[in-house]
Formats: sequence, C-alpha cells, structure tokens
Amino acid sequence: MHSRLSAYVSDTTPGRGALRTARSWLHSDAPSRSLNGLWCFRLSPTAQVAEDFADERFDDSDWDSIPVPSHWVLQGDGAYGRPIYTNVQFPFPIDPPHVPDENPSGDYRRHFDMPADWSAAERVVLRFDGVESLFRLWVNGDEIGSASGSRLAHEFDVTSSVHPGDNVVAVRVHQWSAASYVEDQDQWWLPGIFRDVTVIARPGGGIEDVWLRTGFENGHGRVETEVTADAAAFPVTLRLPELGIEQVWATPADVAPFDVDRVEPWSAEQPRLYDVTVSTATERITMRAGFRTVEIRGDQFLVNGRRVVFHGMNRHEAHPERGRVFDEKHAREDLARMKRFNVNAIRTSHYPPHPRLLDLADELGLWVILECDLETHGFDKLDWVGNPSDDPAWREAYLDRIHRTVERDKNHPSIVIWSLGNEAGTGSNLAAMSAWVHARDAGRPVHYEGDHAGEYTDIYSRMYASVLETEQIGTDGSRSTLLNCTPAQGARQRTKPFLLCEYAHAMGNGPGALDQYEALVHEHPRLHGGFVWEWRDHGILATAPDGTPYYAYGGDFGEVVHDGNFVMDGMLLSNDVPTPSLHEYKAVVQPVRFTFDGDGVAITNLRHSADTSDLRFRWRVEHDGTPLDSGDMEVPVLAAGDSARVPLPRITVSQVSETWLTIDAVLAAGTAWASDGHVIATAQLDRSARRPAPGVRPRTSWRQSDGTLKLGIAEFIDGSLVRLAGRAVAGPGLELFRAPTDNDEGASEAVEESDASVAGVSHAELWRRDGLDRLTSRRMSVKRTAEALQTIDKVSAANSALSVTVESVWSLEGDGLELRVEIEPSSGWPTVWPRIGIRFDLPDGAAPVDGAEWFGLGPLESYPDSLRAARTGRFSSTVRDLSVDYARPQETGHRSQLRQLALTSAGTELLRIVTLPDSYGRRPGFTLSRHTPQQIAQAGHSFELPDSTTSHLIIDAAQHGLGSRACGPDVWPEFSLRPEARTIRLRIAAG
Ligand code: IPT
Repeated sequence: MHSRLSAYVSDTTPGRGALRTARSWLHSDAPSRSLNGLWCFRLSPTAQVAEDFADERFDDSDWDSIPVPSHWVLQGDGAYGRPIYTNVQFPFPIDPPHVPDENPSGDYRRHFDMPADWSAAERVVLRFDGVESLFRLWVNGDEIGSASGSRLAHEFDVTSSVHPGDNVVAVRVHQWSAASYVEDQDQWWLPGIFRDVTVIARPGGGIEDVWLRTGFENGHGRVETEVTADAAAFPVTLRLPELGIEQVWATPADVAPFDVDRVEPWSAEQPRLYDVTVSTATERITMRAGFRTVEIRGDQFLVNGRRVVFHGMNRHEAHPERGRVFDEKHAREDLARMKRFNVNAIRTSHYPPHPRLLDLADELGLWVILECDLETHGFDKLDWVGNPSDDPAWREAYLDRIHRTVERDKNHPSIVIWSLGNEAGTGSNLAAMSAWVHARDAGRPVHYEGDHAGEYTDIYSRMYASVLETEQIGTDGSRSTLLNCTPAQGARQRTKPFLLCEYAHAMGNGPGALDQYEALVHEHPRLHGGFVWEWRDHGILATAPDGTPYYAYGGDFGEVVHDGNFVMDGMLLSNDVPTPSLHEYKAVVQPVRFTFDGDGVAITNLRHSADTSDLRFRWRVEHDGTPLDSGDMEVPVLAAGDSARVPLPRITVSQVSETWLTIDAVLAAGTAWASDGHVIATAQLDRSARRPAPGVRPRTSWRQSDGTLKLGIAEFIDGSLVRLAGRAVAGPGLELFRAPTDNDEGASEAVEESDASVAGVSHAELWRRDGLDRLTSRRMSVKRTAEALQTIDKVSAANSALSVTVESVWSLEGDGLELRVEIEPSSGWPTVWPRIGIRFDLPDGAAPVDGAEWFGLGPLESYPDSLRAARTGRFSSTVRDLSVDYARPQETGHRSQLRQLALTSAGTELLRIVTLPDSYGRRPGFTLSRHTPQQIAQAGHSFELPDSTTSHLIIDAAQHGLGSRACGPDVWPEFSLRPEARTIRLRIAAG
C-alpha cells in the first residue's frame, strides 16, 4: 500500500484538522442546515482503490446513493458487504496499529446550498456526530482534515472553503483503522456515517460553549456558569424565567455563581427541569437545567445528600434495521419502557449515545453513567501485551476521546458518573484520562471497571461478581481478598462505593438470582446496585431462505470470525418484546416493599427521594383465581425510606378453594412514561384454609395384564395409554431433558466453592454425554385390578448403566381418573438434571390443542430462581404465546406450581387436569409446546424448527434453575436440581 495512505490509516492520533476544543451539543438559534439525506456513494474494496479514484472525485455520475445517517453494510441488500459480529475478537489480524489492505472504504458526496446571508457568519463549521471508523473530509475540493472516534462528535472549520450558493462536500470513510483497535466493543462492526451531519453558521459575538454546573444543597440551588465566548460577545444574559432570574454579565470577569431559592431538585424519580436561556446580542442558547449535587461521602454515592441505588441497564444503540442509527421516537419509547419496568439508570455501554438521548434521560428521569468510546478487549488474548491503554503513542487519542465525551454532554443533570470506557486493560493513558476529568469536572466521579486495584478511579466497580463475592465486597468483617487485588488494594477498594457495572447476563432464558443481588443492596449500604447486561438483543432483521423474516446473529452473515448469539443477551428481544426476565426484574426492584404480618401489612417506600403521593394502593381477593372482592387501601403518604403498617381488608376465606389477597401499588395519575393505573409494585398473601391432599389408596389383587383396557376416559393397549377422552395420546414418558438455555451451555469457571458447576464444562455438555436427550425405556411389568393399571418402566440411555425407574398407576377414584407417577433414579447419577417431568404427546387430530387455561403461577414462564414476577392466579394463553421466541431456540414456557390446567381447542376445553401436591406440599409445573425439547435443541433459529402436527404437554415435578453462567455464576445450589425421587399426581377429566 501507498506508504502515505498506510501511515494515515494506521495513525494512532485522533486525526488532523478537526477543531480540538470540543464543546457541548447545544440548542442554539444560530443558523444551521442538516446534511442528512441522500448522498452519492461508492464503495471500494480497499483504501487504496478509493485513493486511486481520487482524481475523479468530482465525477459521481455513476455512483449509487445512500442515506445519511446509515451504515453501508445495512444498505443495498448485501451489495455493500455484511455486518460482522464479534465480542472480544478482532475481525482482522492483531497487528497494531495496522489494518488489512482489504479495508472497505466508502466515498460519500453531496451538494449543499449555503444561504447568501451566511456570509455574515464569522465561521462556518461542519459537524459530524458519528462516523465509523476513520474519515477524511473535503469541501469544494479542499482537503479539510480527518478524524476518528466513531461515536464522538467532530467539528471542522470550513469557513475558507465554502461560499454562498452551491458547495460540494466529500467524505471518505474507512471501515478499519488504527482506531478499530480501541473500538473493540462487544457489538456489530457497522461502518459508515451513522449519525447526523450538520453545517452550522457561527455568528460573530456568539456563544462557543456554555456549561451550567448546577448544584442543590440544603434546599437551595446553585448555578456556576462557564461561558466560552469572545470578550466582545459580552454582555451575556442568563434567564431562568420560572424563577424570575435574570443575570446580565457585562464582561467575562463578571460571570459569577449565584444561588436560587425555592428550587426543586432534579432526581431520576422527579426529573424537575427548568428552562434556561443564555444569550448574547447575536445568539441564544436554550437549555434545561436540573439542580442536583453528586458526591461521594465515605463509601457512599449520594445525590442531593441521599444514597443512590442503581437499578440500571447497560444500553447499547441497537436497532434491527437501522443498527446504531438513532431514532428519537424509538429511543424515547425505549426509555419510557425502562421506566415502566422500574429501571432507574443506564450505563451508555460502551460509548456516548446520540446526544439527544441525554435530553430524553434528563426529561424522563434516569441516572446515567456516561461512558467514553473506548475498548481494547482483543488484547486480552495477548495478555494485554501491546495494549494501547499503556502505550504513549496512544495517549493523545485517549485524551481526545474523553475530552470529546465530557465536553459534549457536560450539561446533563442525568449524568452522574463519567466512565472512561470498557475492558481496555489498565495503564497510564487511562490514568491520564481520569486526571483530565478530575481537573475538568470535580462535580462527578470517575468510573472504570478495569481499574481493579482502584489506582485512579473513584468507584469500586466489578462485572459478573457472584452473589457471595458481592456480599463480601459489602462487608468489612470478611477477610476474603477481592479479585485482582492485593489485601491492601482490597482495603482501598472497600473505602469506596461499589457498583456492578455489569451483572445478570440476560442471554436467552435467564438470568436467575436477580432477587439475591437485590437483597444485598438493602443489607450493605456500600453496595449501590448495578447494571444488567444488557437492555436489548442486537439481532439484525434478515430473511431465511424460505422467506421467513428472522433476527440474525453472529455467523448468519458468513463472518470468518464471529461470536454467534452472544450478541442476543438483552432483556428485550430484538423486536422490542420484553422477556420474562424483564418482568422478573421489575418485580425484584419494585420501589415499594410489602411485609405481611398478622392482620396488617407494613408498606415501605424504598425510593431515593420521592414520597408515595403519586401512588394508589388497590387490593383484591380471589378464590382459586376468581375475583371475589376488591377495593382501595388507605395508605398514608410515605416519605422516601419511611414505612407504615396498614390493616388488611377483610378477607373471606374459602373452605373449598385457595384464598389469595393481592395488593398493587399503581400510579394515581399518568406520567410521561406510563398511564394512570400502571402497576409499580405487587404483593400477594396466601390466606387459604389448609386442605390435605387425599392419601393414596392401597391396592391388592394386582394381576398381570395385556391387551386393551379402559379406565374412565383412558384407553390402554398392553399397558400403554393410547387415548384420552376419545383423542389419541402418546406417553406419558419420562422427560429429563430441556433444550439447553444459553446459561446451560455456558462454561464459565466455577467462581467459588459453593458453586454448583463443574468448572469449564457446561451442564448441557454433561446432559448430552449422559444421554438425557435420548432416553429409551424398557417395560418391566404391567399389572391391573378392576379399577387400576400399574406399569413399571426402566428408563436409560445408550451406553449408560444409569437408569430411572418409573412406576405409573392409573386408577379410578370416585368418578375421576388419577395418574400417579413415581420417579426413582438409580444410584450414581453424577450431574444436575434439567428437569424431572413426564411428557404427553397429543397429535392434532380434528381439534388441535391450541390453548391453555390454568390456575397456578403466571402469567409468564417462571423457574426456581426466577419466581418473583409470577403470581398465583388464573391465566390463559395460546400455545404459541406460552413460548418465548428467544433468538436461539431453547427451554421456554415453564409455568410453576400448577393447580388446574385445561387444554383447549378453539376455546373449547378438551382435557382438564388437576394436580395434587406431593408429600412435601409441592406442585408440579407445566410446559405446553408445539415442539419437543429435542427438536428445540436442534434449531439455531426458530425458522429451523420443523412443522409440527403435535402438541407436547410436559408436567414437571421439578426444573433446574436458570443461573447466568453464559457469562457469570451458575445456578445457586438451592435452585440446582440434583437427581432425586419425585412423585407426580394428576386427576384428569374430559373437558
Ligand atoms: C463483558 C463486556 O464488558 C460486555 O461488553 C459484554 O461483552 C459482556 O461481557 C458479555 O456479553 S466482558 C466479559 C469478559 C465478562
């Protein structure tokens, strides 16, 4: 390659010619024009080819056109290459700072009209809000400069190259550059001009930048203003009309802090904003100020003097069709959804979002950790040798990145912490970034998880720490050392507030244990909560060979190196559908706690600072899930942190059905993010009378049996069930397998002794080794009496001596049919089991099973370590909606603690099943699906599932927990399913 070109592409400095003083993204009345829209576009396979075309730069007659903003790999149906997904891996040779000659390079070109009156402007500036990864700019043939820092704003002074009337801008974007080494975030590589391009007229005597540093202390607000403007631009006037404030500063020296009385503070719960204008004779800036003071006192992180608990999400910019291109409507809906699910914080993983997002966070109310665009994770593979974070050649680029990050967004009250980046090892360049932030903004602490020993950051942060370890971090008594810390470093870390910048990896079905993490936050004030990894799946809308639309993940675009479905680890599916784990999260972090005791309930307001005057409390009583009584509850207004005991309503207890009281705290009035009546918190109280399960009647006079047999609605041939209520049925057979979840497939190391995992080997692998997915059975005996049938089967897998004995007894009890199944494992089963269940197969016939109605836990799926969103009640669903459409098909749909179930076809009941508790009082759960676990386990995407002509009902005596071992701890021992004997008892009747 041309050596000048190669030097440019592999330059570790942030580019040349851009304005070095970054500034706030301000709402100004100075004239500007958006250059978004269609640009002429030509893609070259290498940087060199693009370069060779330089001469014909102005002949674009045969170019294509492309929208700006967009990513070229998501345009043109594959004509411009395909997206690549990698997590840690670099999709090019690790040869820093060089990148391959095969470097897709896009030339963009467009005209714009500069109004004649702009010639009065002092300067004309071109702003790029986001270009991935390195770009070069020409205006009217003049080369202006270059820049890297994909998700950062870059401005260029183009005054001397523009003129009134027609102008031409040309931008050359290279997919790969030295900067790619420091932008190795876990996401799709998506080149192009993907954020706005704007041409701005800067008036003489205008305001270059303004920073309102607002504080709130002892009921007073304080404003310190930093105005960047020429002395000649003064006087500068600041107005805050709502409080009747007008400050006029005649000269720069007059700009002084001032106090404001009667001001309401800003918080994520009550995002009170005040309109402010700052103006000179020639320019007016419109801002919204929120008054809050961020501080670290000892090991506590406080806003306005009160400890903050982060119920946060890691938020990437991801959209199935647009990629990282911002869409305000979608973003606003996303943040409103967060609020509806009791989320109160976001970490902008792992780069600054579109600047407008912070306006929305200010307005809707979310605490924000604003993270710089920086990650060098791929150097981990080299034990961090050559890591840019500790290499002086990169110092300028690192400082440029944090400078652009902080300066752009410094005015937002929602931002309470700056983060230097993610997974970039450690080193002096990071320490230099931190020093720069400390000097520039003393009002916000600095976070960076990779500073394990706490050498240059203010907050102790970890990712994926287990529950036990998190507890140890919160405690001083424990002498346990902290990961990657000497005892002395650990002691230093324990003097700081702690947060989990990532935890609860939400890949596929899971995570479990959200409630265990949350409980710790209430016990140990040093623990400030955390940020779930992550908010949404990053699937890209694609079309399967048979025309079915689906959400693609790594490998679906034929990438050479990729990380599969690790990019599908969100609490929302790619199409914005909340997963059950998001409902679980909402229930776990609900800001109102109910503690039942006797005839009363203690209600506690767990919020940061808001009282409960915005809430109403509703109650209802149900008998077996059928509503009996309801009303409103009188609850005094509770200040944050306060609690009150309130008498329960009068509850009529049924002697024949279960009696449950449910209390909901709901919004009394609509907000910007939810309508009135929206449920914030729920609790249930079981007031059922005790009703012992009928004992099993002893039977004698068994005799050998074969041939056909009819017991009530059940028909058998040679001891096997063939028909129930006149419809064909196969089974029930023992089912120990579940289609492995991403967590079941996870092989992260056991992090502590009490961990249930076998280090390095996934449960799924062990299940396949032991043949749980391919069990066979041998009938050992078939016996009958006049009213009962008993079979004994031995179930085991090929090449295994391990087995499970299954005794099934069908009997007529009164006028009903009972099935009792005793499941008895042989000795020696070595691993946890996914489930202990029995499976009925129900071929479609004339009336296919297409729905279920049940009384039990619902409405969504639940598992032993994810039960908090589930409530006891009566629910119904189509078979289809019982399953969650996880990006990679896997175990889904289990409903726990079933009491009654009706299988329906077009609304008509076909079969009714009532469960009886076992001798411990436990009830089975159920799963109803169009596919078997074995079929689901074979599919990489849902479009690969075979057409089905059968419904499969699995009644599970038990299921293994979920855990979060895809990236984090395994299932907690208590929720880990060890092989054990179980009983299932069902009463079955025709619909
Ligand atoms: C962690 C990353 O910070 C995050 O970006 C994401 O990749 C996550 O893992 C997994 O989905 S880093 C990992 C080494 C724990």
